[in-house]
Amino acid sequence: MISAANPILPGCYPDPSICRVGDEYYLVASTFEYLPGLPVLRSRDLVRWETVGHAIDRAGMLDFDGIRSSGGLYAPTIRHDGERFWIVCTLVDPSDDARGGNFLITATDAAGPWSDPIWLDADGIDPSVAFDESGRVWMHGTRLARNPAWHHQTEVWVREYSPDERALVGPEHVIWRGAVNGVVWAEGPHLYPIDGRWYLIAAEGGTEFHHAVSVARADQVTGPYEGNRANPVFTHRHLGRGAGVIGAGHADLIQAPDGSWQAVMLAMRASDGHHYPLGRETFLCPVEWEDGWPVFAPGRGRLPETVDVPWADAASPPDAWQPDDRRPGAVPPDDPRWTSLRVQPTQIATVESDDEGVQAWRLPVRAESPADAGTVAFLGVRQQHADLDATGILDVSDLAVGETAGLVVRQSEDDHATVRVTRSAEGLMLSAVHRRAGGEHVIAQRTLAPADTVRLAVRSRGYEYHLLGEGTVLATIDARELDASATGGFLGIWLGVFATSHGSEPRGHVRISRFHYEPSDSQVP
Ligand code: 6LW
Repeated sequence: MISAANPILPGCYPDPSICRVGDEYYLVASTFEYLPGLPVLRSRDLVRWETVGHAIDRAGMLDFDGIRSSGGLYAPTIRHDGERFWIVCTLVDPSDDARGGNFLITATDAAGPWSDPIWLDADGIDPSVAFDESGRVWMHGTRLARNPAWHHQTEVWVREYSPDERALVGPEHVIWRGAVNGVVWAEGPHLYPIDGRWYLIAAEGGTEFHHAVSVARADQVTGPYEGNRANPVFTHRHLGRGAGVIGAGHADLIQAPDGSWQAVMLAMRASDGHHYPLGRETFLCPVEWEDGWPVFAPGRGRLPETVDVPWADAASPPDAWQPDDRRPGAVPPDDPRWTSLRVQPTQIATVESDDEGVQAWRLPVRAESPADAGTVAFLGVRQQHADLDATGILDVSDLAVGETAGLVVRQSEDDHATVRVTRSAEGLMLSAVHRRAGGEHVIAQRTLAPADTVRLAVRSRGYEYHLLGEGTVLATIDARELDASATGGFLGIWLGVFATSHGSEPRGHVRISRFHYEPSDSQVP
């Protein structure tokens, strides 16, 4: 038997959804404005995951143009109908309700290709899908309540979906508004047919400190649903700020081939009880059934720090499987961790080989900067460890005068920190800049001797980001000013490379000769 660390997916993997096909599990999570979107991960033991593809991996599948941070792809659900995988998800543009909405994509292979989206005539977010024994398909999701008495509250709806008509059909049923009186944000619903009944798992309380899991059951998929008297059946909110892990909720259930049950859900590691730069991460939680109800973390009532995996030996992954977060060192261009903003990485960058045959990204400069919600010259990876060194060796010999390239610690357009070089007629200017709530603060600046290559680094230690240029710490940024509890939004930190001409006609490019992501020993904030 092995014991594995919880979270099972560290870093920004919120709103996890899981399904099983034979002895393989598949998981998806939200990715907001980052592309490729919706990573599809596979595991045989629920704790060692490999990214096999991304569901939104082609230019033009969805329109992300201008979508600001924390808009984009929310809370997907993955299911398998016996023949095909289904993902239902929402594209959200908070500034334009007319764009996006709920959609369905399907694939025979989870690695792709995924179909183009079929748009669903349903507003709101957090769609999910369930198949009944007769093969009927039941879509469900969350939206703002139509009843004015429930102003600012949400309700869970269910409606049949016709695969032939590629549309929702029949009447809509509102089945749930949350378990607790005065509840906010009943959301993230998932319906399951289990032992002749229908079970609803839903989040409530909002995806922060008061997040919780409630459960209800009914004889028919359309209800009426009876809430469990123990609701919310799982939460960390009563543990207080000292719990270390906060905000547990948004669960999805899965049954193993041996009949045992687990749930995946999101939660945040916040050592000070408030701040979580790594974002909302995916945790595993044991589930047992008692008296016809699921009990989460039985006998314990909180997410375990390590999960025992008695079934791991029998389910050893093939040798080639290498969990993304345990793959330290160089991040080559074909690594599935690379993401860009609002466009696919290959739409803004190309891969080149150097003289020794080592592949590297060539990133043309763009007029936009990381402060813009447009197409930014950005390539980055999730921060998955509190303590790590991210190092970029950047060939800046083709930067034009006035152009800037560097590393960014990114929360959003308005909140990020950069360590960067700007080419001037005299040489290179090295600077550290903190953009905070939309205001830009130059923290340190010095000239560098002319050079073709610069070495820039972000050293994260607990709640501090040290920004280094050529091995020297230029500035230290407090991570508590960059995390979502300080800035708003739904995201964890991304670390990456950017290049901008500050609005002028771009001329140059930067070559990411090396990008290293090295976790250091302590990995828990
Ligand atoms: C997700 C929803 C939520 O769709 O956050 O506040 C959204 N709740 O369940 C983004 O993760």
